[in-house]
Amino acid sequence: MKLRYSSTSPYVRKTMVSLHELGLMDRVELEPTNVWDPETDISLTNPLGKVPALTLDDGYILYDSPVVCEYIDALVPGIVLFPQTGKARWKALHFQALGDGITDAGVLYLLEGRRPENEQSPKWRERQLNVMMRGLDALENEIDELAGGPLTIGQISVACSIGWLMFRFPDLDLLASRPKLKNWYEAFIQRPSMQATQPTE
Ligand SMILES: N[C@@H](CCC(=O)N[C@@H](CS)C(=O)NCC(=O)O)C(=O)O
Repeated sequence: MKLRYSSTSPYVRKTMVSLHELGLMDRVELEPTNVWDPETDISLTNPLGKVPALTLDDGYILYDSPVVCEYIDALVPGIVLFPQTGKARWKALHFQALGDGITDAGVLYLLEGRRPENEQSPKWRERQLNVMMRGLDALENEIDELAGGPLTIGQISVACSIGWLMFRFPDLDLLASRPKLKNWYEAFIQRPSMQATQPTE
């Protein structure tokens, strides 16, 4: 399998953490990809122009981190990052959606702030910031659900989202007013899979 990746992408990090947790790192060839390079050929692999994109050994291509992560999870019997049925499944997908959604808002906030100042919309940025804040508040309120039970894609998604927010917006100190989430996150990032996948510019 070949994974097109970037070392700063929180969506890629979800995939890498999942690969580490599943013991599959040696099954994947990594192809660094700068999706913002005007010369990039990422659209030949993923028409959406995004990473992660995973090319399987038979040439079939999967993209969007929820799909890629569920595929690699299914390769390993025993460990289950995506529970198949019942409350456990909806809980894992709920936290994946919440983590990814916070990241999505963070990306929009970041990109808007990188446009020329006279083209930026402060209202749009504020809207995205509010999404991030509400999402983090929800995680603080739902901490028992998040922290309970075995490792799932929900926890991985949330941790990768928070890790990326801290990497991109260190001055916002987003966890200071969310002590339960902070405790959980600080414990979670001790996992070797998280330590091995820290974002680097
Ligand atoms: N929903 C997608 C989001 C992937 C995504 O937005 N990746 C970013 C890198 S952090 C990207 O490739 N952006 C390029 C673009 O938006 O043109 C997923 O979960 O994989």
